[in-house]
Amino acid sequence: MKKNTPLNKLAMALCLTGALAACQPEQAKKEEIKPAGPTAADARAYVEKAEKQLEKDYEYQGQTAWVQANFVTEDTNALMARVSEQATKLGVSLALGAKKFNDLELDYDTRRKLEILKAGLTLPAPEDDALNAELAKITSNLDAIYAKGCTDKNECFNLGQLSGILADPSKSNQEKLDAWVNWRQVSPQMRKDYKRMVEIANQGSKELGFADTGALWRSKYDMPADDFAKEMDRVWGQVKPLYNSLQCHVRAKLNEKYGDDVVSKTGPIPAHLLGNMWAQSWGNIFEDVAPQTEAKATNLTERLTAKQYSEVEMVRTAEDFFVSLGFERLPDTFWDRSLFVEPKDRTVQCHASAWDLSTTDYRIKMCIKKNAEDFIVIHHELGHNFYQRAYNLKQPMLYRSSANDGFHEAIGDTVALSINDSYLKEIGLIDQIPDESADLPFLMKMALDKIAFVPFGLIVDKWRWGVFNGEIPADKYNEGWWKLREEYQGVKAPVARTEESFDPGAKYHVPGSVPYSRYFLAHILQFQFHRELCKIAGSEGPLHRCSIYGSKEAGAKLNAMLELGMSKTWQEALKTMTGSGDMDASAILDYFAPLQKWLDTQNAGRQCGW
Ligand code: X8Z
Ligand code: ZN
Repeated sequence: MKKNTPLNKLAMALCLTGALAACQPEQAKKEEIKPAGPTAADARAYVEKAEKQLEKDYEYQGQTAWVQANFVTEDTNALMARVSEQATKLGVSLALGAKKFNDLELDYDTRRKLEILKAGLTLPAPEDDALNAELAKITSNLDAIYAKGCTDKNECFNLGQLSGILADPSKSNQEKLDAWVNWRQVSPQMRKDYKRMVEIANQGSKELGFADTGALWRSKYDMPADDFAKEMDRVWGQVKPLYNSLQCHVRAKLNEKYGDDVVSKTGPIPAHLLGNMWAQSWGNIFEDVAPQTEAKATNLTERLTAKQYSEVEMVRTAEDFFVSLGFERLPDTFWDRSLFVEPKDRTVQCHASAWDLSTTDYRIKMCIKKNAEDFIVIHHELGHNFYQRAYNLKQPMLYRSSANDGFHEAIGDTVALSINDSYLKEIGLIDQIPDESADLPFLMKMALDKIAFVPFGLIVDKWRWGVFNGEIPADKYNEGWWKLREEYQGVKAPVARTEESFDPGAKYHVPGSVPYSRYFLAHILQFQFHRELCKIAGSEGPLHRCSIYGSKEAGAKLNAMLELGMSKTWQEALKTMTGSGDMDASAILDYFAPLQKWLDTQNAGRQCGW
């Protein structure tokens, strides 16, 4: 493989000024005996030009998207649709152009960047301006419907409020059911557009050489697309026994609370009783299922309230954690431009997100609630920002991304795994560390958040892969969704659903077309990262008692991986961190080993499974 010497970098720069042929005297000579074809130098020039083109529009696209997400109106939707139309057109043309170099032997970076260009888009449009425009309109409309939370008759719901009802153990079964059903009144109107979106994006994906859009999504993981799906299943197989134990215990406790008529002892759990709108993480029902131990686990929401933390203080505390690891503070513009509190006078897309609008402009947008759940989400979001800054400052345009999308989702969560009693004591949120008997409830709370999530993280894209490849046809969207929910999560719809319901549309990432396997990966990887960083931080106790707070060594190790961006395969990036390139659930299982033991004793005599 050839290295990029300064000399051929200069040659490439000259190439960009126009006269392509003049840049390749050697090739020109060869052309006399061989028919002309693209050369390695062409490929390098192509990549360099693509990086310039992509960089040129990046900030403008980001500004448009920011304004749209912060002021959801007809006008900002239209502006966003226009911008995404242009971005998709460029993305498709760059991907098609990159294919011309398929047969060439190229240096590592040029080949890698061409592959990144070929699979860069999430929803490619066909090379047809009308279809591209139609796709862009559909996607920005779907996004806006979710943000507004209104039915097509303009009856509107506040997702934050409805979620609050599901999270509140004192609310009745009926109140929870109403909240659950109400939010799902928003999605029926998405169904037709979603189907059309699938058709257009599939046509676009085929034009780029992928079997369908799902195959495109699975191709982004430095391994054959089919192998990736198998890898996900393999890791799920590792976690499944622990999940089943947790489901079994939670079901038994909910059965005690609500009775046989509401929660059966043997079947799937009704989805409205698990503390979360999508039954994706169950930490909010902790009280209902907690082990009764001598010492109580710390109630972080209660502590944040007692210390009167404001939204901005919650963010500052999260930033402090990263600073304790050796990261520089976020720039002043982060504090000036971010959105922390839901505005009362306009519609914003409240689903939390982290943004880089340029190499110096980082923001989050979040409707922060002053509770433990959002305190963790803030760390999640800042993880994105610190990752973005680390690679933006080191890497060229096409490598300004995470090793794979699961890595991006894992960084803030990794840091948040260190939010335990020893850390809370260090920052003064608690005065005393509870004795060891509080470990079990602590682990239960973590499992309700992390283990409960794993099958949900798997099924969202299993559903979409099926939708994109036609195994789940448009007249069976909802049936297919609930089949997966039951099979993998052991969760069922609490009331009869019809195809009109289109329940997947009530989850942000579906109308938003954000691939979801990333969160599954993140839930596995964050424990691998945590285990490794704890070792470096010199922690010797059990994993759940380790906090890497203040460890510059751990921070340096983390930063070394973040700085790589996408310049190496994710397996190589993982290796720099853990010494092995394999994704592996042994860390998450290690972490929860004491809980697994406890669950086994609790479940003895219960009939598990569903
Ligand atoms: O969407 C998110 C983040 C933004 S990337 C808040 N998460 C997933 C979700 O809410 O469904 C984090 C965990 C899973
Ligand atoms: Zn995220």
